[in-house]
Amino acid sequence: MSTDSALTGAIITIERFILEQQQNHPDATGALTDILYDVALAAKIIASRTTRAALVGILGNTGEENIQGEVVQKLDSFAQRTIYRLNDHTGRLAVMASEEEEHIIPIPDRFPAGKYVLVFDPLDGSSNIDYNVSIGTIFAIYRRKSPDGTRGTLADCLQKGRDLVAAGYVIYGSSTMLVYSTGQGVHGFTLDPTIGEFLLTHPNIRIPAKPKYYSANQGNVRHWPAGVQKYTRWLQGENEQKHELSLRYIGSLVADFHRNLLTGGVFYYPADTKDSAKPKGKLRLLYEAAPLSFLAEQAGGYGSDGVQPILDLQPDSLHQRVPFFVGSRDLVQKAEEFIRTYDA
Ligand code: AHM
Ligand code: MG
Repeated sequence: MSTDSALTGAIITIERFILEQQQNHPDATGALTDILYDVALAAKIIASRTTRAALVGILGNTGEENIQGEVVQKLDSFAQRTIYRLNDHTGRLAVMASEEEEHIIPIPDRFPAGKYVLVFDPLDGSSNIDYNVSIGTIFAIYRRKSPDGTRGTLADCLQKGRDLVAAGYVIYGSSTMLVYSTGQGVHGFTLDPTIGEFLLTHPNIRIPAKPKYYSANQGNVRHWPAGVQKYTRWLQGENEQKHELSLRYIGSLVADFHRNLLTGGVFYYPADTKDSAKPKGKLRLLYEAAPLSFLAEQAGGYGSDGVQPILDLQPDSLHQRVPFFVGSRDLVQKAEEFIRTYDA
């Protein structure tokens, strides 16, 4: 498609692309397409606020209110409310869940309930928000399990990654990109801020065969299980020169994942003994690991908890954490092998 567009000069907006993909499903009602549009719109609004974050902070210090008379909010709650407000009234969703909210987010009674479920991490990479480092939004869309016409339930949100209908992320970096999949490959769009449109720049992303990077918070190495420590040395080239990878770690999952998707490599946040309250590492199954594993598999890669595919895990609570290894398939499988051998 990139060659085609180079030849014909076609400019493919995200709207056009999503609509064309919908045509592969003659029975589609268009609801999923519309949810994706709404996510893209939320991304534009959040991107615009993100680029002005420091200025908004200055305004915030003066106690300034925004145009609706609301006190200027922190970026993460702004992102949360933006996604919620664009999706609460559309009649497309049965229920939502967000990393920012303890419980499921019901659709208000005054609006109709729809057939899809939206699960999201509105602004991931919170430790980087204040420092002009890339951050992101992650989203996942399921079909409801509860009967149509009723309000959605917790069980609607606690679905296996295998049941995902669509997933994606937005990265707010040197440019803003939206990358998503509906199970027909992974496609990336870059926001042209001068026209306010996401344009197709990365059709059909495949993880390159030869990986370049490994990404983990190596400051935690002494808290990692022995197998993960040995795996890290293997990635660094111990015993097998051909696996000498460079280390890149941003500390924003979306940014680390996005880079490794394009370059090949592995990201991991294993279980560790650093904090006894978090024996399964830091990252969340629902909002982070499942959607990114869906994208990884669609791009020829793999996501695992170190033992089995993330997509096969049945969530038992909204904010459940999980050890997470994701990226090039053979590198993730190698992590499973080390864990099986040394940590089982
Ligand atoms: P958050 O949901 O509070 O933003 O935390 C998730 C982030 C991920 O983006 C990133 O991969 C990880 O935390 C980094 O954690 P650490 O600072 O421990 O390396
Ligand atoms: Mg997060």
